[in-house]
Amino acid sequence: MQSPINIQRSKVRFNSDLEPLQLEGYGYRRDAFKMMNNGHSVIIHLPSSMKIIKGLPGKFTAIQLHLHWGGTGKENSGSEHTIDGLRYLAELHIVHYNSAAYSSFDQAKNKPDGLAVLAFLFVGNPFENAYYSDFIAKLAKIKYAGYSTTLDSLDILAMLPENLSDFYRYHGSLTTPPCTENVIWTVFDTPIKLSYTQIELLESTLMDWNNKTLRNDYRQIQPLNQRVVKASFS
Ligand code: BO1
Ligand code: ZN
Repeated sequence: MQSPINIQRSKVRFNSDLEPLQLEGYGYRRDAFKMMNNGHSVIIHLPSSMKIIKGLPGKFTAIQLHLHWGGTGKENSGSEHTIDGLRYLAELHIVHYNSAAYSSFDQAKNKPDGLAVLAFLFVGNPFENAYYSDFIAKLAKIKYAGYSTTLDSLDILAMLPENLSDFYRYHGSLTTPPCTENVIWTVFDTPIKLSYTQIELLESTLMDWNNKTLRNDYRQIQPLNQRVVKASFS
């Protein structure tokens, strides 16, 4: 039950029970959001007021978001999940814990029903995505592993694709150690568009703990085994 996986469209099972997620508090907020280079990714700590209140079993509270990306400067590198064998330029993960059952991420992280991650794939585009401008600009402030800065505002909803109704659902794991197999994954079908310039900045700005450019921070595709991926759309 490991992640990420390749999603083969011809093998997913349409399930009309998969309702659109109801996201509460993901819209525009003015606040100090901590943004950090942890040596593996860029991570933004999220306020506990961001919750998935419908569409998953229980209620899930956001804790952080982070990205995975490539670095070869070309297409087909960077995302963790692939669709029909196609690797996207990058992938956004919004990490949540089951706050209906557990009082904190730490309480939930080892429980079988503990975690849920929303995953979004990125494609390149000639035009700048203005909703990522502040975020991309701040990367220069956290060039070195362990550095952090703050974002003065965040509009997660605006950073997501417009179509949030079409998604894939399966049970898997964290994609980095401890790779716990307790994650309900929701992988959205509609990608987010970033300009090639923005992608390039994401791929080239941060350094890891060895002061090497932080890139290709994605895990290899894991076997699906007995699992069947569900789709909210056909
Ligand atoms: S991912 O979304 O599957 N790539 C993923 C992988 C690892 C974590 C989170 C998401 N790790 C955990 C750490 C905890 C930390 C938590 C929240 O992230 O194991 O120590 O508190 O940031
Ligand atoms: Zn991740």
